[in-house]
Amino acid sequence: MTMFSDNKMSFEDFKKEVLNDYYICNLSRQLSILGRKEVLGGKAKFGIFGDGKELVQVVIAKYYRNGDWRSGYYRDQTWMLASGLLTPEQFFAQLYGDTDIKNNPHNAGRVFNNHFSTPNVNPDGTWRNQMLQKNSAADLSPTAGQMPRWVGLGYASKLYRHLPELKDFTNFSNNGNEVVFGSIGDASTSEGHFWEAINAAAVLQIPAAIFVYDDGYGISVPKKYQTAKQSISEVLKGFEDEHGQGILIYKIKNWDYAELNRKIKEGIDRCRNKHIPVVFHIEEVTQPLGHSTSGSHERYKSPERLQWEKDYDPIYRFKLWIEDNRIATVKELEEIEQKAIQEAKAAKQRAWENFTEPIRKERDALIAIVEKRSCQCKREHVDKVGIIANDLKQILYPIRKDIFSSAKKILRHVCLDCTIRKQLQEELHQWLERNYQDAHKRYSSNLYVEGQRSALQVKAVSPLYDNPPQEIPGREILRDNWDKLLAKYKNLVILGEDVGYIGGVNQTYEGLQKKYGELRVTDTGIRETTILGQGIGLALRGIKPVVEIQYFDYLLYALQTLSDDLATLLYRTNGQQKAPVIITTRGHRLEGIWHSGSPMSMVINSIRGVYVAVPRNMTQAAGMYNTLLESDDSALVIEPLNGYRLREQKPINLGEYKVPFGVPEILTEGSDITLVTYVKESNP
Ligand SMILES: Cc1ncc(C[n+]2csc(CCOP(=O)(O)OP(=O)(O)O)c2C)c(N)n1
Ligand SMILES: [Mg+2]
Repeated sequence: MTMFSDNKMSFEDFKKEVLNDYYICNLSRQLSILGRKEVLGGKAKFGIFGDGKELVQVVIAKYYRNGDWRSGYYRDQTWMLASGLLTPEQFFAQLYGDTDIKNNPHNAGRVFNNHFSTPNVNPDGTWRNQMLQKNSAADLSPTAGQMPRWVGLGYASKLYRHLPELKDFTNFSNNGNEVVFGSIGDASTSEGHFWEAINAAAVLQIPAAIFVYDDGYGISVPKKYQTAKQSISEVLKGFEDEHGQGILIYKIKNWDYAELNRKIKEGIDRCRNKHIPVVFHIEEVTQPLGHSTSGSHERYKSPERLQWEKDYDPIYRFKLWIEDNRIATVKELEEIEQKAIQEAKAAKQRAWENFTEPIRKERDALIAIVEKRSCQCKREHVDKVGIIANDLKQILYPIRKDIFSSAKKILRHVCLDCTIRKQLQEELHQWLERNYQDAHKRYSSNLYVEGQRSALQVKAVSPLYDNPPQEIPGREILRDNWDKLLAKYKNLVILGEDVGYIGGVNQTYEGLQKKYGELRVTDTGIRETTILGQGIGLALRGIKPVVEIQYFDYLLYALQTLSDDLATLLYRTNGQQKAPVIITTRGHRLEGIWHSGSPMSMVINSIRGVYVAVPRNMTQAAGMYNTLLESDDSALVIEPLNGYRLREQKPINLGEYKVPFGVPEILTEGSDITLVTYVKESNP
């Protein structure tokens, strides 16, 4: 229930809601102010905040419901607070880079502050019920990087609404009524990802809303260098159409509470019910503390602009609106402001204590080992071990690195003639071992799926053959295997350029669109990064996507999304968010610069977190797909381009046999030399 949707609301309830919004705005602003101070005072390395966007976000939060998704960026702290997804302590835990998932559930210290996410899996890796929570895809730092999967998150609602096969997937959707809410800065709309995503959303007609916070700057660079006509809503006008083809566009002033409520409600209702994409151009946005803690905006904003930002500060304007409409007295509002100040301060202290206490405990444990030694260190007449321990004690707020390096130094300096040398060394080794294990979990875990749903855990199942085996072209093995898989997994969809109507450029999906329908086997535009984004968004929402990049060489268009978003997703949420995507492509024909299909070096290091599978023939390729569909890992599978017409023996257990991951296939055994290779050269 909200004030602008319920005319029968009593004045008391109305007032309560307005004042609660006022409180959240003030609390959020105080967090930003204190956050900046913490960085400038040296307790955190970097901070980026949501000041100036508080009012629009308390309103967005009213229409963001259970089951909905967010795909946003680093300005959204107020929205997260107002939605109950972020506590003030968690805000500071992010700022300090707290790696304890209990204190910092959004990102476990693996990315910058104000990077949010909600879990889509339980601790055992099974899906959570997404309809009982508000969902947020894990933020990433490259600006506009949130756009490709924004398309996929919205596209999932379309599939859930229109595919009868998905009617039972009630943990993910209620008839496709879920909206994906995106957010982006004005300057980031200059990125190609933005335009590609808007076009895709308009073509697909999906319930995807995007808020453009237009503060007129991208760090120091003003709009005249960023956006044609200096207005994103003006240049988007060609997309505007209300007859089932385009997008809706709303322009709203950042400081106008009543207008924000009215227009956001209207736009989101239309988006949700009719599956029309919506752009909310939020104009006249301010950034009172400047872009981030790395600089100060006084360097590039004129005195007039700075004064205007004060006059149009949304919280100040909100206060005037409350007073003008006699909703509350100045005294009541000041009390709320004070309460926000106190709450922010208290949260900061609690978060700092939570962050530093475990580190202090480990420091004390190390010092205790040293102090309880009974020997006197006589060597060189200097108690080096004691000095190192003492120095460590003096550090007011030690970080883990301080303690580790002290422990290692102490170990080196234990005297050769020390009477308890062995025992001391033993205890120090134990301390180090315990802390190394802890550090591994803290900093290095969950790059790939760990546990039962790992691709490495899927048991091999050998292909079986008729006697004598039937020999058919390789592409038919893939086609018949996909047929089995589409029948087996009701939530499997395949999409890409030329995949649908003609069944793929190499006929590996021949006839499948006809059999399973346009939404299961789907043609897309030529837009590799949003094809992948479609996959990521679908996978986050429980659909099994296979996305095709037509040729391996063209994966470069999707490489940013693949490397920054998909490959790091599990890691940057410390295992709390999964999106198992199968990316299929073809390469290794070795003809010319393009269509050579061998840019292997570009993927080997840049997509760690996503397996790279290079089958030597189509039997192997199909077996790899069968394996991947039983796991939660993502993988890139590069089919050998020259193999589609070559004849292979047809397995009779298509859709069932599985090629194990991480296990070399031994083709010929011998004793003199080992030849390790991959792809078609090894096709016997
Ligand atoms: C792809 C990419 N390029 C550059 C940056 C560095 N950077 C971080 S924020 C930012 C400005 C973004 O401006 P805008 O989109 O208007 O958002 P605002 O910060 O103003 O809300 C830049 C250039 C980045 N994070 N990602
Ligand atoms: Mg901006």
